[in-house]
Amino acid sequence: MVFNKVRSSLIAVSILYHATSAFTQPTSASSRSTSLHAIAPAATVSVPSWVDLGESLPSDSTSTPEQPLVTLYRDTNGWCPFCERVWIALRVKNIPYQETLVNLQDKPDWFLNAVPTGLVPAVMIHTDLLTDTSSSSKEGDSSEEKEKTTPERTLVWESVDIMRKLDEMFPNHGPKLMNEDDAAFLEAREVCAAVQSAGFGLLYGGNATTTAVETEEKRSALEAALDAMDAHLSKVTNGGPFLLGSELSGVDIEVIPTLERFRYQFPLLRNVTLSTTTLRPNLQRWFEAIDASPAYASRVAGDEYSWTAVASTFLRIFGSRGNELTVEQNATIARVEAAATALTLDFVNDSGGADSTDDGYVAACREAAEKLIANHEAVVADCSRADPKSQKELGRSSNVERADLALRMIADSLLNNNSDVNLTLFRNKKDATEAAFALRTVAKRLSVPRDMGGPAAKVLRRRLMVLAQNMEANAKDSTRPLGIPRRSKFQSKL
Ligand SMILES: N[C@@H](CCC(=O)N[C@@H](CS)C(=O)NCC(=O)O)C(=O)O
Repeated sequence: MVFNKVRSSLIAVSILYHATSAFTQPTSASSRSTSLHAIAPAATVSVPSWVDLGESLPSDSTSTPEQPLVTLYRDTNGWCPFCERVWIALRVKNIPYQETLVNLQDKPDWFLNAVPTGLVPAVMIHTDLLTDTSSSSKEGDSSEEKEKTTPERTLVWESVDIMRKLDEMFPNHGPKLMNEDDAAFLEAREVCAAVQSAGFGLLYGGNATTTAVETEEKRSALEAALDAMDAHLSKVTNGGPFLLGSELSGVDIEVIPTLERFRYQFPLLRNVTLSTTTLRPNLQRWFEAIDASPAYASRVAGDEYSWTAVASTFLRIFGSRGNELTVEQNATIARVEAAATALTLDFVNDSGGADSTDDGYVAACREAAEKLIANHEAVVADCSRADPKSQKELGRSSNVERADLALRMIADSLLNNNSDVNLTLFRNKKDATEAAFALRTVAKRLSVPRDMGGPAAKVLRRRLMVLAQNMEANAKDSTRPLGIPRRSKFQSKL
């Protein structure tokens, strides 16, 4: 099992203050529900505190975490495509690793002193712990080789050099990824480079003087490069589905981070669809194959909602370059935000194809609970702050206490795989509305893979949305005539 010690903070962008710690356990419903409107059984409702929730996290008794052999230095946001390559490579090769996140807006001195380029990714290979190395690295610092070596540690930077070094130093860990002496590898790399270069040309190659004809030429260049990639994939030995055959290789890993963004963002930003089952079917099959690769899909893969939401955030931040957004930019932002909102409507239905008893689902619940509990202060503050720093359009709840309570209920339900949540603490319509608002904001703020893996995010988003829906449906409506049951027949299971 990969020892994956993530020091990230959930939804960590611009969290400047924390939720009050003065939140106290709510009074039990039985002691305060004397109203004629109270119709649910007067059960004692007790929601565990964050401390209790933290203490009840199951310890992994079945396996002891493996000693990390590599430290991966990657960006705090989880948006760096070069880091993503190394992240996937470590997982495909099943090398035990830990992560240290580097804030690229304020790089720490230790990182700048260690890595000459000051760029992520970099890795520290704990040479002294290796038993299977055949490495002949010499002690010293060679900027040409992009590494610094001592008898105990080897520090390497530059994503492709890192992937080569992992092959060299971990010959018995998983497949060799960088078969660069193979002509097929180099040919595939060229095909992918053409797609990337045409894609970036269309995305960033324009300026105020670019004509419609020039833009059209760039779009055609991308379409042609995608066609070439599809044709290339149709000729792969043994029918693919990957670029070199039936196994994920280094050349697939090199291009995954770019293509996963392109596939979600290009249809919205530039009206280019990369593939469907009928349009470039071999490329479509490649996407499906990488989506089915556990090393990628369980943690590193970004999901459609996140890449869509990130696209609008990026447009807002970088689109204007300090000037007012143009009419066209505003229209693009509106289109992207509408697409992101449409995707949120699916959160409630999307269980990720998992069944509540399967191991993957249980692991996803646990990952989501761990992240929520570990980062609850930032999460509660973020969904209830008066001055949001990003995704302002989502709005925030004004009731921090109800937000905190509702999120504890979610964490509790994830930990105990318990789909029945007692809603009696949210009978008051105003409380229910505010708490539901907070839950929906958390669901929409969740970013994959920055905050957690895709499967965990699916489970968490679904629970947040369902609880929000149930709270609102169940809340006391002061305009309702007495005697009409409030317990909604629409209440769904979390
Ligand atoms: N060629 C490098 C590129 C790495 C790179 O550009 N990393 C970016 C993050 S995506 C970075 O560290 N930027 C920080 C900066 O420019 O100061 C590689 O393949 O590793």
